[in-house]
Amino acid sequence: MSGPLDVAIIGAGFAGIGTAIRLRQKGIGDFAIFERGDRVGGTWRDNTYPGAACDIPSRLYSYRFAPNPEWSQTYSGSAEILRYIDTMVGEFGLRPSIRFGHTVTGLVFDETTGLWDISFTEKPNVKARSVVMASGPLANPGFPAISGLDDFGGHRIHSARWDHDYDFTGKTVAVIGTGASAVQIIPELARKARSVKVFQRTPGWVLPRVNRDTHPLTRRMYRTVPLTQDLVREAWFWGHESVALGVVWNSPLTRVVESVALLHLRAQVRDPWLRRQLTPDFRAGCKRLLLSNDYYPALQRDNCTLVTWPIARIVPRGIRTAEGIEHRADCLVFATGFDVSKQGTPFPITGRDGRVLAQEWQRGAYAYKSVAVSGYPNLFFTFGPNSGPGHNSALVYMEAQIDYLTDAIGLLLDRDLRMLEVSRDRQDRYNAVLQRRLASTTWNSGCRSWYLTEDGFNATMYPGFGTQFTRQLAAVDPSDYLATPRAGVDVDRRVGARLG
Ligand code: N01
Repeated sequence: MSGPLDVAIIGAGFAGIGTAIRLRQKGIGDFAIFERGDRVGGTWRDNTYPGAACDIPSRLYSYRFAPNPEWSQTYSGSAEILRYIDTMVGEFGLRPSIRFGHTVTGLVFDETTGLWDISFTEKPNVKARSVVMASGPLANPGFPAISGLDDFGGHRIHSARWDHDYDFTGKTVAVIGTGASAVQIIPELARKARSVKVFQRTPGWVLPRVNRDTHPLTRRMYRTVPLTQDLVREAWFWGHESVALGVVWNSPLTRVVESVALLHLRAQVRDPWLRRQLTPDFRAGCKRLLLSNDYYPALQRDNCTLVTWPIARIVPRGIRTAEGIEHRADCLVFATGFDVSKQGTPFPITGRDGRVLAQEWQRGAYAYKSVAVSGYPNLFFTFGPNSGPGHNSALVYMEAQIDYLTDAIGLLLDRDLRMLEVSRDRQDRYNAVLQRRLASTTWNSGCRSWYLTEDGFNATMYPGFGTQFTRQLAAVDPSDYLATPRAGVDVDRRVGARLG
């Protein structure tokens, strides 16, 4: 039997692949990535619905340590993003380190050995000195709590598990949801299907999206003078960063964002009644901003109808709305988001002294700087609690988390520690400040979104600028952690050495 791994990474999406690359660049080679699927890519492998694309510019929605001069347009589609992830796997030689078909069922920490025991469905357990959670918050499709869900006799598709064999030609389709996925799907469906009914519960703020093909000469320039690409990335970063003032907090700039969206609505929708139905009644930024030039035009096609009556139930032949009308459909498309575990964990995680993380997170997840949790030594999170940006690229935030946690793992291994555990006191103080700051953000201003728990606790977003988030993760502060040496190893209890 082989010995424990230095690092086990759970998930081969953007976060898992990025972690593996940085570990290798920092000289840590004994790791494996455990992936439940048979391909890398995570959410970009799973979200292949027609029109799937990123609404953050590709130059910013990619890693600084793996720049891609070949992006074909400003906002690339899901297939191109997936190719980028595949290319990273090839270029950094990660394929042999990925164990596909490994569905994790639990993690248990053994304090005496300082090892995590990882169990899988129908695979032998694996032990590791450290674990990186990279399974992503948007991994599992979320179906709404609407009665009669199983009564429907037609075809059902969720945006995150698209059925490419289903032919929409000549079909009557009902789309539930009008979020980021829906506004990308609806224009595509409206082009194909006989009729599309869009069931809207809450209209979102929609901003114009200026997408351009990247000229071959520009790509050549990025290839030959990489600095130009870095500068463009910086420009995108600061452009997004400045929008934080209007998106994260309610400020005069919020009115500007709302005005731009209302002008976009006015320019694209002539009918005042339809405009009224599409006008949001919450602060811009409270839910994710939507970017689309073809959503409003699609809704006004002859074959498209917006339904704003609440859904009463799903019936065998379609959807019945609250006023009693039955809307028949051949296919129901659920663009209803994800089952995000804001109060739990994707599988049981048992830490020091038998504590169970899902129980501690019952009222909402929390961590230290989104990355580490007291009581769970040698365990690190990507996209952990309160690491979401509302205005900038998630990959910029992810990169900072990865750099931080790979440094912490370097520390654990270099100093041959049994346990590296964040101090409860530091974690509590961090979260007290964080929750106080969250109270004045737009996310907590009264709308319903996947950022909040049912009780309104925000376990998802970071209340600040991207620069603040990345700066706080720029270095592991040894005084934040308790270090326990392995038995018989002479290590200073105080972790003060420079990181390896
Ligand atoms: O999901 P959502 P999504 N009856 O949760 C509606 C990322 N993403 O898949 O607003 C009727 O935003 C719900 O209505 P309401 C991004 O982080 C990124 O669109 O709750 N409707 C809403 O309209 C995003 O935030 C990209 O009233 C019901 C919709 O379903 C996240 O994924 C692209 C309902 C769910 O919207 C999720 O986006 C796409 C019910 N019972 C997605 N229940 C990029 O470009 C729910 N809804 C990077």
